[in-house]
Amino acid sequence: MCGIVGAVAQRDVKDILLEGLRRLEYRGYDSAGIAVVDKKGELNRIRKVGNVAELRDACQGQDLSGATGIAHTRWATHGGVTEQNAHPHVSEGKLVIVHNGIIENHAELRQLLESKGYTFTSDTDTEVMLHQIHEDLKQTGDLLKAVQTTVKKLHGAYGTVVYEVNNPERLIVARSGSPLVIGLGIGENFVASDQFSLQPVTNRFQYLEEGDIAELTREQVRVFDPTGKEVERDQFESDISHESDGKGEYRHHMLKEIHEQPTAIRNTLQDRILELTIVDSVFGEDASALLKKVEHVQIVACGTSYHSGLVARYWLEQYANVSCSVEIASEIRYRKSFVHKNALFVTISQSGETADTLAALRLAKSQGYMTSLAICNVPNSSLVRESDLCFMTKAGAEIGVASTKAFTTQLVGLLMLVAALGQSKGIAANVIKQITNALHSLPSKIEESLALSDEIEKLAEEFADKQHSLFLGRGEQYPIAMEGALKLKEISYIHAEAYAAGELKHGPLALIDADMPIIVVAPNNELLEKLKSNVEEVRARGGILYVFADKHAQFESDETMRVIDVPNTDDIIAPIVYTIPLQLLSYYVAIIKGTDVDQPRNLAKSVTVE
Ligand code: HGA
Repeated sequence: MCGIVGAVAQRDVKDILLEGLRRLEYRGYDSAGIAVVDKKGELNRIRKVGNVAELRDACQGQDLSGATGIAHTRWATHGGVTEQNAHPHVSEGKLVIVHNGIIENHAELRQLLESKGYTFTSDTDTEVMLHQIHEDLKQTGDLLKAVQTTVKKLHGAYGTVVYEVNNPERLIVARSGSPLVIGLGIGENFVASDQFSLQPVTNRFQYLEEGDIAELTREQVRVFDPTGKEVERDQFESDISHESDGKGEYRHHMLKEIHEQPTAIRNTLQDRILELTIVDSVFGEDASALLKKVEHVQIVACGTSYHSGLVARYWLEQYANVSCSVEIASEIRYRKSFVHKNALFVTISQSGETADTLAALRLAKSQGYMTSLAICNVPNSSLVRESDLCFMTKAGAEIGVASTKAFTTQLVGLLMLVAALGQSKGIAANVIKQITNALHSLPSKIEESLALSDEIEKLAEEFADKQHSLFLGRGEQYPIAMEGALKLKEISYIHAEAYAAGELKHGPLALIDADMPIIVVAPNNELLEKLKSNVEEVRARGGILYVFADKHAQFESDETMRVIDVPNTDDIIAPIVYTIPLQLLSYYVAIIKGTDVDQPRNLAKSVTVE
């Protein structure tokens, strides 16, 4: 999604801004722009449809010197992908803005502003906010006061940075529903939508809270809460290294991230699981006492994270004997839902900034849930800061838009939650032992699955001309089939649907023909015989099957069925192990189709707008 970088310094900031944008590229965007005020007080702005490299090229040979500037990568929500709609926007040559989010009452404000004589040069909601600030500046005479006045008139979400061309040594930033972090320097200060983009210039950060408005000069940062009271916000030093930044020997970030999974899982397990127990303080200092009281778990997430929640439901009910419901964040937040007694509200998000998930958490806090837990990959993200408990997955930076290692480490975190809840409720020690043993064996099982890479690369050729596909699974493999289908859709643009295999005869069988590949996940578990019957139903109707199966499951390859042997594994971790070949399949199909694997069309990494 959109990215923001801003700087107020004594040195030229152009390269800091462009590098900051480059580091935000993984989030997905369609256009980019930069605006810097030079020593003579002139504003120079360059915007480009396309990527940051194209913006950088366009900046070559242009005078973009200057010590204050803002830059932006845009993922269009209001107004097409055009240079005119790209940020930064400028109001009458005087005010400059970048914005992430959506201003919902833009149409009505636009009308009012037009009646006051403002001319619009874009179709964006952002320009509406800008002119409104300009109008309020005329009334208040001070930019900070103007922004404080304007935000009261806005409905929607914003992370925004604005400055005056004739007073460029002061940036005003505001946050509501879209994250912003301030980077603290010596004699210079920065702001960005993601701390990763500022890591080359500082490791000291301060997150703004919801409704905060801040004033940044070279020398100081002042933060004001929504009532206008000056407040202190915690500062922290980041220990995230730059190491995960490149692709290394791999052709794509996604492939690198698929192969990093054994390490990511080892890191996620390290020092958190003993031979027979889970260190339950990994969920937070008070976790032990809170988990003991939990009688129901409500999981809320979006996309891939939602799939990890669906797997967890099977685990929680089977192994920890705790009831669980799982819901998509954008659904639960807009309906009246039932709050169970002593319920734990679990949110799952790679970035910790997913707008719908964050909104659902905020709603849950007002609904009487006993406590909340975030499962997240980004320390200090909004979700982590706003939850009572948290479990940090240690996947490292995930750059590919299609989630891989974040998903499998989320599953590890959820399985540890199952064990910790089970422990606190006194379930049989042998169940906990089975979970811990399985988790210990997981990294090497994933390494074995990765060895299927060459076989899957060849298999992928058979998908290149396909328009549709069907993924089937049963039990906790059903959400894995859903995740496999999502991955294929995301990066190869082949239409893929997942069904619980038992549902076939209730409709999808009508779709079966030789042009519809059917992908089946088939571990050797108690549902195997049922699954085999479903496979036969497909074969009887001329379907072509690709079965990812345990070798003891006794599937035989023939002209209508390709069997791919997946390493034999404990049932508990089978959903994680079977994820790997499906990730590889999507990746290699996408390669054959020549799509942009790391930044698939229309998608963004951290979905900070609803
Ligand atoms: N609504 C603004 C910003 C969009 C955004 O935040 N995307 O992630 C626009 O369309 O320009």
